Amino acid sequence: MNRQNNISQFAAYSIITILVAVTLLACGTEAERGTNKLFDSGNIPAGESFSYTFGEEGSFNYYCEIHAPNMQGNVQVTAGATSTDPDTVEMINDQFSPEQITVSPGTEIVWINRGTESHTVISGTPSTGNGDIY
Ligand SMILES: [Cu+2]
Repeated sequence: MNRQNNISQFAAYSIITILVAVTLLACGTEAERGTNKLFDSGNIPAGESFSYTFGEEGSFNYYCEIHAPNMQGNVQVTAGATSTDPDTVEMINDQFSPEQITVSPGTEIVWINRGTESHTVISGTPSTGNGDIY
């Protein structure tokens, strides 16, 4: 009986230890990659979408990690700008369409993959990005 409990406890501790190790590993990996990015969609397969709400005014460049430097876009966030919420940017033919969009603060942008290949939406430019540059 006691032995059984010990084994159960050991198993529980082992699982916790593994979870902590995995968490630390994940944090370490992110730190190494320097993910100070405003947004990073990860892989967006065909037909899928990603959204981000721009709260502050400013000029925000972004790019597709897979198709940079050709596939880049920009969001201008300006108080008083006329925009719909959410607003839409399509990803098609390895381009963002439109490549430049102006919206007011608080607008959610939805990137929709209308193409056949996967894309990503990452804040910044390929030169400031931390991923591999293609
Ligand atoms: Cu792409």
